[in-house]
Order: sequence, then C-alpha cells, then structure tokens
Amino acid sequence: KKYNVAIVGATGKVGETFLKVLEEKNFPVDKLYPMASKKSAGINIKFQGKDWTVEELSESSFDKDIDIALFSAGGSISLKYAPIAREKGVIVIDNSSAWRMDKDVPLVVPEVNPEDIKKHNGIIANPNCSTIQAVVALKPLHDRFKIKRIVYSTYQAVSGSGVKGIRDLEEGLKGNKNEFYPHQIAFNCIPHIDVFLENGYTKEEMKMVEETKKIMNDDSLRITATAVRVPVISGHSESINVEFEKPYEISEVFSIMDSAEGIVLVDDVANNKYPLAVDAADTDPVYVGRLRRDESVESGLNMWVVADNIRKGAATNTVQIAELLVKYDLI
Ligand code: 11C
Repeated sequence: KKYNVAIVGATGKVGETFLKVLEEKNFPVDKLYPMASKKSAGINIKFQGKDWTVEELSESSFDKDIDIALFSAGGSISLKYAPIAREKGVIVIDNSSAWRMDKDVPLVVPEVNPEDIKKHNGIIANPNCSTIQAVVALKPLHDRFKIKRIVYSTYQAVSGSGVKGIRDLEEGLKGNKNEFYPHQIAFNCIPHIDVFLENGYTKEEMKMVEETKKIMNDDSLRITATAVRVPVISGHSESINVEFEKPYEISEVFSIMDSAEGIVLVDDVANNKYPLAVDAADTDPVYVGRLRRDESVESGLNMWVVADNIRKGAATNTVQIAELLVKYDLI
C-alpha cells in the first residue's frame, strides 16, 4: 500500500530533510503534496525522480485525498492548519512546539514510547530536537536503574534556528555583525535559546524538562536544564548528568548503551574516541560516550550525547513516526 503525503514547510531546512529521509527510507509515497508559503509556491522540487510543484498552503489545501501531513512550518501555522487537516481525515505529524504538551496529543520518540502513538486523535507531535536525543539515551537506563534526577547542559548548533542562525554564524566568522541572535555567535557561546520565561529559564530549557517527563511517561522525574547555543552548524551536543535510584555497575551501562536501539556507543578515550557533532552531522543515530560515574553522589552517571538536530532531532524522528503509523496499521 502507498500513501499520499503532504509536506507543510517543504522548502525549509527540516522540510527538505523530510524529503531526503522519506526517499532514503523508501517510505511508500504515492502522491506528494509539497506546501509552503506564497513566496515558495510554484517552485518545483524533486522527489523519487519526479518533479512536484510546491503549492501555497491554504485552508483548502487538505481537501485532496491526503493520508499523512508532515508539518514543519512553525507553531502558528501548525496551530491553525493542523486542526483543518485533521478535520479532513489527514493524520498530522507536527514538528513544532504547538501541540506537544496537549494532553490529547501523543509526543513520540519511536525508540522510547512507540505505543503512545495508538492514542492519537489525528495529531501526533514530534519533540524538540534536544529532547529527542536525550530520551533515546536515557530510556534504556531508566528501564534498568530508574532515574531520579537529570541535569541537562546543552551545546546546540545554529541550524536549530534555521537558515537565519546559520547565516549569523557564517557572516560572524567573516567579521560581520549578527542579525538574528542577540549577540555574536562566532567565537562565542550564548546561554539563551528561545525566549526567557518568568522563572528565569528559557523556553528551550523548559521544553526539555516537560517533554522528557511526557515522553518517559514519568512525572516523578526531577529535571533541570541549561541550554546554550554554540558556533556549530550541525549537531547538538549534550552533557547529561543522571542520578539513579538503584546502584549500578559502569560495565552494565556500557553494555546497555552498546545494544540499545538507535544508539551508537563511541567511548574509547584511550584512542580519543567520543561523540562529536562533526561526525554526527548528516546521520541518524544518537551517539553516546564519555560514560563515567558521578563520584559526588550515591548512584550517578555522566554522559555525552550527540545527534544531528535536523535529522534525528526533527526529520528522521518524524518519518519514523510515519513508519510506526504504517506498522501499527493506524492509517
Ligand atoms: C533549537 N531546539 O535548537 C531548537 C529548535 O521546539 O522544535 C527546535 C525548536 C522546537 O533552537
């Protein structure tokens, strides 16, 4: 069986990667409906050897026979158009933050909570990139040792801000002034991603806290985060400090990570081997390394987790959700 697939935000960074990943994974697409704003309408894009014309997104865009729509065009577009699509019987997989914390919308990482997809009501949310790679690494450890507390510190690539972020870095490296970030990103680290909230945290930090609990189906987790933008184009890196309820042996952590789904263990410090953003770029796995005991607490672990934020952090995870819909016969 083949499916008619709409891509909302088809000409954006994530939208382009949706197409690449759908092709690579050989997702059974019959007709493709690329959609975008007026300024990209009429452009032809190549997919599976054919040209497809981008149409302007409008309220009637979903009147056609569309099975699935992959959205990545920002929160306000998703808020408005996802319900319109759902109304027409289209299943929406949304990459924005608009629907993630809605209690009727599953927030899914296929390696972590695939079954949650079965509760969907027409909209399924794809988590924030920095959350996705973290929970892939944490879930197998939570299952075995029960996590009590998590401290996230992130080192996030400028591609997380889209083309404007990449441009600020590239121009900054040439000595030109930043236009998008509030400070220069070239040769700098900015402890500020998304807007500041009343509690002094950024929205990016609170997304990591709230989304982790929802995906792991565990509100008892104690989580705190600091999110930092660094001058890297592709690949978010994260230092994750975890405290477990149960005692553990580090050798078992190595073997759990070595066999966990979606994870590549890179941890051979004698040979300077650990996960690096430049190695993760343009690939799908979550890379885990620098595994070592946190000697300051009873049962703590430190780890370094890296993934391509546009692939596993966005497009790949979204396409994996589409594959789950097919696998569970939910379309
Ligand atoms: C960043 N994590 O790196 C953001 C980008 O909620 O989907 C993705 C924002 C989101 O800037």
